[in-house]
Amino acid sequence: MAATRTFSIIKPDATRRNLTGAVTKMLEDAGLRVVASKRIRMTEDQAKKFYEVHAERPFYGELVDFMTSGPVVVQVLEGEDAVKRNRDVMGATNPADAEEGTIRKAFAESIEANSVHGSDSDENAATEIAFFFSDDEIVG
Ligand code: IDP
Repeated sequence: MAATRTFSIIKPDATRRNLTGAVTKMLEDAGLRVVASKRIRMTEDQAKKFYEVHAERPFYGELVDFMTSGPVVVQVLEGEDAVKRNRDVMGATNPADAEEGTIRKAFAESIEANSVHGSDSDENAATEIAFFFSDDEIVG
């Protein structure tokens, strides 16, 4: 099967605890290759737009505050079946439900501060990659 791409964010709770390398190592050990990466401070506008699908949820405002509370590392990951591979190594949204060996089991602080984002479909991956990266920033 050909390699595909997905979009990942190492969230502020993880950068605050200096876990960028540890999280990236788990992604790489899961068979994913980092083909683009940058550390940014997400603006409120970016966070609102990125999580627009959750705009009606009660946690939306807090989620936007959390995602803009510190640096994040946005990444493009490449590998066989990249979206699923990444979702598998991320673990469940709520760390209380995450399986052993997953990033969220190892590092997440709460259902909100859960260390990583990963696209949930190929279509969303393409949209999310284009939201943060230009083509020339991605080096496969
Ligand atoms: P996912 O990140 O596992 O795909 P989503 O349901 O798409 O989960 O939620 C997006 C993000 O919103 C989560 O990763 C988490 O940071 C936050 N979130 C989800 N549910 C809750 C909640 O019930 N309370 C607070 N934050 C939440």
